[in-house]
Amino acid sequence: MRSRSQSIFLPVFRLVTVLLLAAVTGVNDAHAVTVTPSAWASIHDGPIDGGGDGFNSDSGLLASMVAGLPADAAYKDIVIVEYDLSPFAGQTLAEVTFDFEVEALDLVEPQLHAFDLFTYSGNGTADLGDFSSGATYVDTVGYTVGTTGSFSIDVLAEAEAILAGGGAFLGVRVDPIGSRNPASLITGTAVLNVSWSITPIPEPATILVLGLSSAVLLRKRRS
Ligand SMILES: [Ca+2]
Ligand SMILES: [Ca+2]
Repeated sequence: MRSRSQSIFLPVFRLVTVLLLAAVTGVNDAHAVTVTPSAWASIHDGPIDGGGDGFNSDSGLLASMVAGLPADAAYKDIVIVEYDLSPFAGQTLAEVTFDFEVEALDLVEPQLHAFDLFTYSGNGTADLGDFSSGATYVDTVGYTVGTTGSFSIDVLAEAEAILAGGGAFLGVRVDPIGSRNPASLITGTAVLNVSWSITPIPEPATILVLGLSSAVLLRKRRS
């Protein structure tokens, strides 16, 4: 016949085992989400002096016209997009990509078009200052007129750096390079795809049960 301490020990031991297994199996729970822009704008700099002068009516407009124009008539239109990273603060990011399409509007300029991509710590709203705010260079990509170019740019390290610095928004600046880079559009599919893993923090109730169970186990072992 089992003693009283043995009859209590087994159910408590099973309970502790189940709770520990639940805590362990919850680690590295993978999640993925598509984040739409909090802010999205095209900023016009003309005459070109490196500072934005106004917003274009089309939020996706991208252009650079500097060759063959008098200096005071040259202009540049860049696109800025900002995404809310605050839901991912404290999580372990696995993959962050800026995914978008570019549609060339001007078909009379058959050269390869190219633009630089920068990231910056944003604030969730479109500001003229986003044209020239401190930014991190990410990549240079090109596309050919007459095609719709699809791009997926890895911005994991940049997103991690912004969160580590206490920032809440990832800003992306799309900056056309070269002269006579005709009007193109960043289309409505510009999104941020984020995947991450959650390392769960045990709830207070779970911690309490684990603590009480351990205390009961210790007491029974000593008796
Ligand atoms: Ca200007
Ligand atoms: Ca901003």
